[in-house]
Amino acid sequence: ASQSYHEKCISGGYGDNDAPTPLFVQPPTPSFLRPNGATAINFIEGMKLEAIDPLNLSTICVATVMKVMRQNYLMIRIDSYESDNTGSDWFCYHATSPSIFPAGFCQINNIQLTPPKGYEGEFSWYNYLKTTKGTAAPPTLFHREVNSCQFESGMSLEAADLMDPRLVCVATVKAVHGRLLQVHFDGWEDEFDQWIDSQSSDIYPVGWCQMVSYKLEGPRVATEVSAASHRRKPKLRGGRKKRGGGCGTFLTASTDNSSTVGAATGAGTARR
Ligand code: MLZ
Repeated sequence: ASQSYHEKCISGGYGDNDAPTPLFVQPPTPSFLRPNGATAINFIEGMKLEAIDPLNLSTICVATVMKVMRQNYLMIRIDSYESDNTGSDWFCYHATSPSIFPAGFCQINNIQLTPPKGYEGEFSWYNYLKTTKGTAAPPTLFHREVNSCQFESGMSLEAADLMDPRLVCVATVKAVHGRLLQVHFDGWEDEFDQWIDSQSSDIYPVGWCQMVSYKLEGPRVATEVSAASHRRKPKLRGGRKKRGGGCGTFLTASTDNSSTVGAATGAGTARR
């Protein structure tokens, strides 16, 4: 009798048409688990951190590790989301993802951190952890090595608008924090900005579109600005309305080559 997909996954076997596991790149081993990597601690459920919101890439938010899965995949929840406690708003980042940061990263880098839902006043990690009796994930767990990131703010580039990824747009590096870039789309409001890793495969040098014969979205010009403002309310940017009802988990090369999985429940849906 043929096995159900679920049974097959559990038994670890694969059928004739399945791509065998060894063909896939294994997720990287976090440095904290490498033999000489000193510490044996890992992410633990409940630990707090800062994370790029995958459904609104212009924001870095207070977040919580909801689950640690095999091979160091983490289910993360953004604390500013309205939770329905079903896990439908969790998303998955690998422990080595460059899109997660230790508590305090934004403050050190002078980045506006999106506080948890309902948080009043200026956000303080110290007070938040005290009132929630929470623990911050130790900074040593994060993969923040910088392989000589030589981007500088003001540099022009071409970048995919990851909320509508068919669009590769004229953009400018607005800020650089270690290996993390803040990319601004020329002519568009700041809410379209994207936090993106400098080693992402979604950013390209000037001239890339021309080289590969792909349409480059030029800077938005003033006349489009007024037309666009009729199209949609800016706050819908990155709206979390689900597309087609699915809570699909997708693998994306958006932040590095191998390590980010996101539950893309309709990223960008609200903005067409
Ligand atoms: N349909 C989209 C286009 C925005 C593209 C922005 N790219 C930087 C909208 O109007 O929301």
